[in-house]
Amino acid sequence: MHLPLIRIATAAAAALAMSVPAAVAAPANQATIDIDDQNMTANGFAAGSGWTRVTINADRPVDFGIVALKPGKDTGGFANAIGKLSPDRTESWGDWVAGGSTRPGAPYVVALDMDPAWYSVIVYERKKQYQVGGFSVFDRPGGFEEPASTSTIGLRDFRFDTPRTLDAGGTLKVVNQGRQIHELVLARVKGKPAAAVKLAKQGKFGKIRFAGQPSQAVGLVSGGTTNVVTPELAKGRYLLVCAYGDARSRNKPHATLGMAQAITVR
Ligand SMILES: [Cu+2]
Repeated sequence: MHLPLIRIATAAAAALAMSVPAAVAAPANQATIDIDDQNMTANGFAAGSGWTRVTINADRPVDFGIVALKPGKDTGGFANAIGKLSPDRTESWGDWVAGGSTRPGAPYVVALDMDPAWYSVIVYERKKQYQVGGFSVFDRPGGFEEPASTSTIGLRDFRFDTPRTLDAGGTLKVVNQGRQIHELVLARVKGKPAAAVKLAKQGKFGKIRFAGQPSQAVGLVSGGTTNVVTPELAKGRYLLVCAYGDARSRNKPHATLGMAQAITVR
């Protein structure tokens, strides 16, 4: 397999267009990342560290990830290395703090508690991945507060720690409490959710009967990270799933190890 692993990771939703989480309404730094052809422009990060509402725009459909480099890492070296790094191997350089998909007119919005660091924005394409740019967050605390959330979902190795019901239109605090990289896909399903869970646990994502567009509420993120997102979820029965897999899970999609669960949005 030479495709970037994120393509494998999002296999559950890859065949379907994704919906994109909507804005987070909360007091926070406001920052934007505008991705164009092969580059990006970042604005608003100079306000300092702390909770920041980040809006990622692109003039084309883009799958992206954001890596916070560890102190002392060579930023140029990372830019050169990323083309050949799988997501798990990238973690020797830094943590995946955010990830998702954005489309023209439908930006991805996430609130992050940003530590002082240098951040690299990676774009995944069909057969390659590359850095479109980066930005610094300085050690200049803004004192912004964590945005309010209506539910907390924990991502664990290998299960979800989640309430059985979520509020439609609610804001989700998604915490990767595991050691491994995980994602959070919310897929509304037709028929009995138990059937969808069973198929997901068998890795048979293509046989699941989805109702509407699955939402990759949070893309691949490292252990220890928190993302606050507001996916626009219609009421209904959902499959909560992580389809990612890498060498540490013997390349098994995490859904087959237990990361598939039914929940209700009401
Ligand atoms: Cu996972």
